[in-house]
Amino acid sequence: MPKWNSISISGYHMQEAGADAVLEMAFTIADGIQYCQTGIDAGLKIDAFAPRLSFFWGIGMNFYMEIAKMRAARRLWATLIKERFQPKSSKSLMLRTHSQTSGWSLTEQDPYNNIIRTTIEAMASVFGGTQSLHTNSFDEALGLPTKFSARIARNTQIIIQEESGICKASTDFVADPWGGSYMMESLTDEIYEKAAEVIREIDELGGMAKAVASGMTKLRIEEAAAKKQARIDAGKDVIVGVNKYRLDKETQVDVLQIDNQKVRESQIAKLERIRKTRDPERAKAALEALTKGAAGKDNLMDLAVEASRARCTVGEISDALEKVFTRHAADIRLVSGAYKSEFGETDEINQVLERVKAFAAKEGRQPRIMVAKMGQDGHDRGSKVVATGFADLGFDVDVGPLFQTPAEAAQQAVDADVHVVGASSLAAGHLTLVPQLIQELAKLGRQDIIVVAGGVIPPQDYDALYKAGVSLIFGPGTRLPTCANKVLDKLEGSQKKQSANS
Ligand code: B12
Repeated sequence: MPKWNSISISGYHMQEAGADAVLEMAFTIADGIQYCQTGIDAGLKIDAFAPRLSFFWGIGMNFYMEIAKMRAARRLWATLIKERFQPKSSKSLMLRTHSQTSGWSLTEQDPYNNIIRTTIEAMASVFGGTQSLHTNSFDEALGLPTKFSARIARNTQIIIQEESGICKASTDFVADPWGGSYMMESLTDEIYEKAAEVIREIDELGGMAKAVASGMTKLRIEEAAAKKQARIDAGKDVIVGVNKYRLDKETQVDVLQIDNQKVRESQIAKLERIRKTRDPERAKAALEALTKGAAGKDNLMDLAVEASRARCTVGEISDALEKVFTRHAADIRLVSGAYKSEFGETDEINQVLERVKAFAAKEGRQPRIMVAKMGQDGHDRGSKVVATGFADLGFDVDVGPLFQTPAEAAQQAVDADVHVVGASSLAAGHLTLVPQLIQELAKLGRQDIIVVAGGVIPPQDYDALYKAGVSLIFGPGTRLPTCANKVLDKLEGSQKKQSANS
């Protein structure tokens, strides 16, 4: 297929999950090398596919570093492709990329600041030579964008492109405006060397697929995320409006309201309509061919295209492949000590540890919290950071797997006999899933388990959740020691109630 970008080799999701620039760059390049090796093992020639590979960077607030990352990545990719696959076409050496400004860097607090952040990040992407760009909306940490916030995000790009002159030097387009700057060249060399070192480590593990399977990549990213959270919570890394220059009173901005139930019903109706109107024999044959193809060496893209033409759904296509490939389930492992050591020894941390100790002395065991992820929500950065942080603050922590149902989460909480279940919800399922969790706990006779919620929950929804029985809600920008103290207040309150009743 001409001009088709076969794979978007993405670092964006790794940066957003917590990776710093070196990790994002190294893991992404290592992914790309693994894709090339897989293509070659399948009998393709490097020049037949490498020119159409494309990349995807996350661009955060570390301005010079992001530009250096993009410059170093181009050099590292070209060097490794040349060394390992000896292409004949120079196009195989090109690293073409899309970039997206960081959603993670955008805050719920004082959200108009996010317009400024996105502008700075967009400028870094352009200086770094991105081929295409996505700019995020200022209401990123509140919900999906409104028409207004999306317009501002789009205009940020147009102003850079058409008003500022950033993309042009006099009348000519400029490819690498920072080239030759001593600072930028040395930063580029530095990040190049560090990423090359990480790639050597991955090579020793047998390549990126093996490194991912070993859990090494995920754990490194989670460690970086926990450290970043600690630096923000300790005030070492400034986030304006969150840990410095915080407003006494936040102004509420309009948040796009979506009726989950309606969306669900219309999606189900659409699926039913498709299933009724398609040729069932053709759909069945296409899915069977996919499963057979997965077990053999057939071209799965061809088969998936035929399945789509036969009106099979993405779910059915994935299920057909899953029969052979099975489903990847990430190991749940927690980084230990990263949060506390990065935060540093402070009175605040020691006081939380003391309170935990006092609770344990009364209760006979540590306060135990389960962090749950329910529904179609793969955002686990927050839940992992909270789990790691709470463990470092002395809590016993259980972490549920991704995509649990409320009934499964309730059962795990009861089996582990936790004091608190914390539902981390970022994909707008909170109004449905969290009340269901409370009902499931009640069905198991464990109304005493305290339910708290965290994540992207628009302030407009807080009341409904409190009414459903949620004890505490923690939105984006929550400091973990503050959060632990509030959970301890609730726990001590229920300890007191219990001893008064007995
Ligand atoms: C990072 C991120 C991603 C990463 C996730 C990486 C990962 N492994 O987690 C990637 C890039 C993969 C991603 C993908 C998607 N994302 Co996203 N993502 C975000 C983003 C930018 C930041 C979330 C985050 O990690 N913040 C940092 C952590 C530390 O903060 P936190 O989770 O809020 O947790 C803090 C508090 O809330 C609280 N807390 C949270 N949980 C808990 C639990 C307990 C027990 C306690 C006590 C406290 C607590 O304490 C934490 C510490 O302060 C948000 C927007 C935003 N700025 O919040 C969008 C956002 C959540 N994503 C969104 C969307 C739409 C998607 C995609 C569907 C995009 C797409 N079309 O592909 C996919 C879906 C992925 C999936 N399978 O679910 C939407 C959700 C819309 C909504 N709620 O209405 C958001 C809000 C962006 C937006 N405005 O459009 N995303």
